[in-house]
Amino acid sequence: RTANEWRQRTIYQLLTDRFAQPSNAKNQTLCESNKVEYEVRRYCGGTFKGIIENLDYIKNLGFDAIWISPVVTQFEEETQFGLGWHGYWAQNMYSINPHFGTEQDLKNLVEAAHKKGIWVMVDVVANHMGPQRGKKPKTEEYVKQYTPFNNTSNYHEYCNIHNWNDQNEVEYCSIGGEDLPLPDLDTENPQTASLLIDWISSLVKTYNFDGIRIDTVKHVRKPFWADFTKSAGVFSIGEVFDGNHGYVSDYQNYMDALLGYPLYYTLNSVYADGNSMYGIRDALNQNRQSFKDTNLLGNFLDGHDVPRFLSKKSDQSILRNALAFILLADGIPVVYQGTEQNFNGNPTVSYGGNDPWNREALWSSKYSQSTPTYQFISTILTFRKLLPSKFFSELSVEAWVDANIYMFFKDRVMVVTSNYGKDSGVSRDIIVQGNGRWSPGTDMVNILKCDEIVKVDVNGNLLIKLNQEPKVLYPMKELNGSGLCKL
Ligand code: ABC
Ligand code: CA
Repeated sequence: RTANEWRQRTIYQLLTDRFAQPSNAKNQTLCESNKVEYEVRRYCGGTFKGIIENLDYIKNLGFDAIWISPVVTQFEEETQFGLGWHGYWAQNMYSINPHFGTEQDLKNLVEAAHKKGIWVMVDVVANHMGPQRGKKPKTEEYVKQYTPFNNTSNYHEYCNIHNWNDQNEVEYCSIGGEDLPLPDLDTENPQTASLLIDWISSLVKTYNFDGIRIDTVKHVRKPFWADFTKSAGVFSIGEVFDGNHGYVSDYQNYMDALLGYPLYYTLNSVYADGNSMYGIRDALNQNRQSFKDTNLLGNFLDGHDVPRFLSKKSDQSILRNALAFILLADGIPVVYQGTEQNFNGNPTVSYGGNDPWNREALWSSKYSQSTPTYQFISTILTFRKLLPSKFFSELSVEAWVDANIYMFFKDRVMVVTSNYGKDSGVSRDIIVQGNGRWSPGTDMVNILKCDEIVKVDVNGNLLIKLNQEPKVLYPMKELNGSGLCKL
């Protein structure tokens, strides 16, 4: 699948070990409490079969793509940070992690997802292999543990990244820290590079993946990525963990898209921390000035490497405002598993809300489809599917901004968000200029609260009665036959 085909999609991020156990699993409650560190750093029992059995949970939530955590075989030996249940610590790139199932199970997952109209994006790592407890890269003894990178020449000389502002160091040295460094692959060695390039092509073809999420992009020199993504032959979205728009955007010359880290920082600042909404105006301007195509960026509020949104701000009404923004703004929304169940990553422990506590097993939720957040996401994503394809290539237009409110138009949609929160009791009347977008007399319905209708006035403007909840307004007539709001 190409970048253009992915433009309209929405992505649900899941960790295979934590999404669902298969129905015949022996230890159905494992990891459910999310309270014991040695437990959350080990396998919890989620599998590919578990995902297959719960695809309707994702489909009903409204997503038409999933991003699954890395699938290759990991070391079985315990480290001080537990096991490689998350998948980022490869031992053998050419076999499938047996904890998750067989090769056939993975093929079945992709096929079952496709039958339900869900595309599958696989997370892939080309920067490093898995760490070995108490050992440092790279002796012959050390490297012979890996497939296919079993030669010392496949790795950089061992060093740790100390100066994160030194790009050479960031690319050449190991991440993971002094205690458990991840052996860094030498992608300058043409033989190592070509092994990786062959590997990605074979992985994508063997399992029929629709896209790849690329790990640790800033830790590998750029030209390598051009060859790697070309060889993958499907949509690629990279992780450059950095808040700087200019720094991240250059990578869009080497792959289709990037996760929207710069915007992530702004969205947390304005919605979770309550800072001025003018931050969104600035971030969008910077995004547009620096990125080649902002409609392909993966917009997210949190994920498995950063604190859960609700761990920073426990107000679900504010979460819904932030979700309304990412689900309809320019770009591809990426929602992390458990958001729909109001997971907060156990915020009371040390590092609470963040890795490893933000990786809760989803089964404690019983896969309820009736939580307000589940319903909220599902309504917006059902609506999103009705929108014409031009919605996904146009840019949004600011409709109103002040310290607490951000509203935008995109095509025929108007989105109203604020960071006041449920306890603020705020209500404000704001007249928003329609600028000829809708003709006077048009009835605009809030699809999130179907009995709320705003009539466009004689001057083409709208009176917005703002409370703490977000609004998504759309010409009511155009919803006829859609089933939304019983129309
Ligand atoms: C384990 C333990 C942790 C422990 C750590 C040392 O080891 O679980 O508790 O603290 C995987 C596992 C992790 C595991 C790591 C290391 O491996 O999931 O649980 O941590 O063994 C990707 C993946 C991530 C994965 C890896 C490794 C990479 O999404 O899940 O981790 O395959 C860096 C990398 C980034 C990486 C991330 C975890 O670390 O660049 O690719 N994610 C700064 C740096 C960033 C750095 C970030 C976090 O800190 O610039 O490069 O990310 O450490 C902004 C700045 C940013 C700055 C932030 C903090 O502030 O603009 O640049 O980011 O303002
Ligand atoms: Ca590297």
